Amino acid sequence: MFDTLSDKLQATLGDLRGKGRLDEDTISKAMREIRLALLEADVNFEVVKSFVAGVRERATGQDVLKSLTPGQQVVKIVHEELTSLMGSGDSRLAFGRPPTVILMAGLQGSGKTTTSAKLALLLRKDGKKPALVAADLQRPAAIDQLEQLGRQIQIPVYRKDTQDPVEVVKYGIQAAQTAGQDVVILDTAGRLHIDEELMQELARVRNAAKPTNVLLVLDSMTGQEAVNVAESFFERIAFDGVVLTKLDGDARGGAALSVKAVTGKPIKLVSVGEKLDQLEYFYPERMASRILGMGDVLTLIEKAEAAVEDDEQEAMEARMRAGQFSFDDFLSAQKMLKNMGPIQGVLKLIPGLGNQLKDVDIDERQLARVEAIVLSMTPQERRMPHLINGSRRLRIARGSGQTIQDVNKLLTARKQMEKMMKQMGKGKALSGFAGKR
Ligand SMILES: Nc1nc2c(ncn2[C@@H]2O[C@H](COP(=O)(O)OP(=O)(O)OP(=O)(O)O)[C@@H](O)[C@H]2O)c(=O)[nH]1
Ligand SMILES: [Mg+2]
Repeated sequence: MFDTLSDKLQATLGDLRGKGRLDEDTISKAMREIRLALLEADVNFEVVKSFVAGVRERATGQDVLKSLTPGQQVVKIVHEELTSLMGSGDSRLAFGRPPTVILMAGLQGSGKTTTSAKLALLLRKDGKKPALVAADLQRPAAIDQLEQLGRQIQIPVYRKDTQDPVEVVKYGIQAAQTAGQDVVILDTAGRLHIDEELMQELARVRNAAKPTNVLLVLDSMTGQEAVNVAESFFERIAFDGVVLTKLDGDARGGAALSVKAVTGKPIKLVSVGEKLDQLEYFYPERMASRILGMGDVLTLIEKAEAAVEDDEQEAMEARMRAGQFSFDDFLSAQKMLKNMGPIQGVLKLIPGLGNQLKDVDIDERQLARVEAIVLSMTPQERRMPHLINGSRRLRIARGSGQTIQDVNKLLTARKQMEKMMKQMGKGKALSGFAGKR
């Protein structure tokens, strides 16, 4: 995600970071590079211009902070400006008197239907009771697609046999409300281009549904085209926010960086993969940190929290604080990692690691082997690893089909992990993270 832009900005700012003094020339050169990097990332030309002007003005007229070098201060300014470029203002969804109605609009293939399902799942995790309404009557398969998604995640889908989406929407909202659902997400039809027919249909659906939120779904891979779509959309249908999809395939980031500045409407959600749990709330500050390679400790912590059941996590944390880390904890941690999604994505969020890991292949099969070893231990051995002597090691190796060296390695790894946990318990490792931000 945003790889080229990230690399370029990091290189430019990296050059500045150590500098004790910044003269006019150095600043000009850095601003030129930032400008080029943004243009190459397909950021809207006007947006680039005002962004660079803003950074330059603040960088030259710097109010001096004693704790930072001038170079670091520029990094801070760029981070703040990137943040306000993508956000500032409210990126939360609005919730009114139930049912809260969310209308999903967008061009064909932008990701409306899948995002509707993802959003339902996300909202259920937040404690809501969402329902889906199949109001795309253009494509015969559209209703089936939504119903299938709904079945996968056990979210009710409302449909009606009619040619009029307004009828479906009215019926769906009513039925969902009667069933006690407090959020209703409307999946609507897309078109290849913005045309009169689409706009009229959407306007009718909107007038009938009176949605609390109108979300425009944009395919971030289409770059500036997505921003153009947003602009012309907004002339006809006022939307409250944007969902950017396919960010996983967007190496440039132009749409993400321009859409707020061009339409005045915030990005509320981003979709980062095809899996149904790959929709996230959008936090401009965190995204800016990610682009600048500061990692994203907050997102990481949030993901970890969602992945483990609360009480399981509390128990584990308590043991860790006490400096204990058994193989049962090892298994929980592994499960937690798995739930967090592809491990590489998770590791990328750790400050300083992201860049180094870019070309490293992490072997998820290795994790499976580790798991096999742990599962070959008795419950008692898992709880009290110091019991595992030579003959037990041999038994565990045989039982898991691994070598005794593998078992030894794992036993050593656990000890190291326990040591690390002890330090974390004292707050050392965490304050190391915080220092980087
Ligand atoms: N990689 C990736 N694929 C995505 C993402 N979001 C959606 N897709 C894929 O994009 C394709 C189109 O998604 P749909 O949800 O069917 O799009 P739509 O806007 O409903 O399309 P129409 O109903 O034809 O207008 C599907 O193959 C999705 O799996 C994403 O964040 N990442
Ligand atoms: Mg669809």
